[in-house]
Amino acid sequence: MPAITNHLPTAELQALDAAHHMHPFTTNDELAAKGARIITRANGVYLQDSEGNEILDGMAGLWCVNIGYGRHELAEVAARQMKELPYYNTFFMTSHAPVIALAAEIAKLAPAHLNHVFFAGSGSEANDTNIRMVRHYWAIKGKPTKSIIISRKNAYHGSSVGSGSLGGMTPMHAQGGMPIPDIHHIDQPYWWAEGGDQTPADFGLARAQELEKAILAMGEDRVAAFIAEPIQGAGGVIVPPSTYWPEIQRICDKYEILLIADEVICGFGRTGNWFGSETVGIKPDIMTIAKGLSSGYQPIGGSIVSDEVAEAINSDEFNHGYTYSGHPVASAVALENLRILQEENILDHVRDVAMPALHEMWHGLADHPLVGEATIVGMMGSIALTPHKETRAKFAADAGTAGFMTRERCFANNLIMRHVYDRMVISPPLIISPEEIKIMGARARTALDEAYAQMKELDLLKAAS
Ligand code: PXG
Repeated sequence: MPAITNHLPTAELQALDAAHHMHPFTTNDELAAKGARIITRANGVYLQDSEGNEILDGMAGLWCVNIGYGRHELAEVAARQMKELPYYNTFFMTSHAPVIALAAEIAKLAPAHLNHVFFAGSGSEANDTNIRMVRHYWAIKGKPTKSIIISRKNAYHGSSVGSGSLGGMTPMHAQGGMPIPDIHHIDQPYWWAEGGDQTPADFGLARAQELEKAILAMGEDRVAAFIAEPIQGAGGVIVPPSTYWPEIQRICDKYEILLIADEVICGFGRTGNWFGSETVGIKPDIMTIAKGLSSGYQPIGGSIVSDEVAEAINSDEFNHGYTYSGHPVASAVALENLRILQEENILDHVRDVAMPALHEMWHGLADHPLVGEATIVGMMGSIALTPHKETRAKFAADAGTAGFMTRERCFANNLIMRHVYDRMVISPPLIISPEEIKIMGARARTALDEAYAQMKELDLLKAAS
């Protein structure tokens, strides 16, 4: 068998990739024609590709490499754990030290009432767990009709059948028979695009009150839970108006609806606190975690469950679990990641150093002619591209055209910034330095300038009527 290494010529790797590898969320034929960018190594906030480019990773991989690349401590812990106990399951009344230590550590870091962890291999799996757990919880409580989970349009909760149904991405629902029954979606608190003439405060309140309307329409006895990201990530870093979350919490409390905070992106420092729920001031019954839990060095996710919900679930056999629930290597690596986050005071770095520099840089982009708003919470930010700032206009061109062109200019300038339709988003490693933030800002501005010039030339700076 030929050894597949980073040292094969790029074209050869691309040809093999095109012949055998089906990429997620990709039109593979298009990619095959173009050739994938091959990433070979990474250190700190920089990636290197097979052509030798040094690319500043403004997305921390997929919103996950919170402690940055190249931390060999995690590799060493993984190697040690693989030699000692590479695998054992947590079914059938067994456990092992890494998963025990990790669960205890997560309980210590989570808000006081969340002390129990059900592990999964990813955020999608964890949200599948949540669907079953909240429905089973209500069944145990003698209210089996409470099975509807309310979520939001343009939410992202994963890509499995269950979690993809929870998500509010219509292009996903169009493929493969989603959503599953008893999932209901309400509108998102996206003021810039959907707020019209309302003030952000009024709009935030109105969007939260859609939850109350949905509960009253379907019946309190039918609704199990509301799930949401504290700040929508994959939907385009949508920061809700400050009126939104307090009203959601009031409604969940009033009607006895469990609140699930999907912390897969927001968790582990991304918003400047350990969890996004703290940043937006909510008290969830369950938090979904993944990504930053291991800084992406190992695939691991889970649900952090309140004492109250765990008490009910623990009273019965929960017929659910994954081969890799609490995988010892993933658990040991996650634990080491949490040690680094704490011992190196990375949250202090975020609050005192990285956030001020990043916010200043990001807000500085708002004067660019292509930028409608530049919004940021903690270390996740977005900008809305627009042909006309004052009216918050959309482009006449297909949604995503401007975003795609800007992303391509970012790539060309050795910066990874993702686009979600016509929003550009960033979520850099938390350890980024002010100097690196400056470089990021300069590359972003150059990319915006180039995209603007290109759009002008192609006559694309026209607003939709
Ligand atoms: N919840 C949230 C809030 C997420 O952002 C998941 C659940 C699912 O996690 P897994 O580990 O199953 O992928 C996610 C994942 C993007 C992008 O392009 C975002 C995610 C995944 C893939 C791509 O922004 N988020």
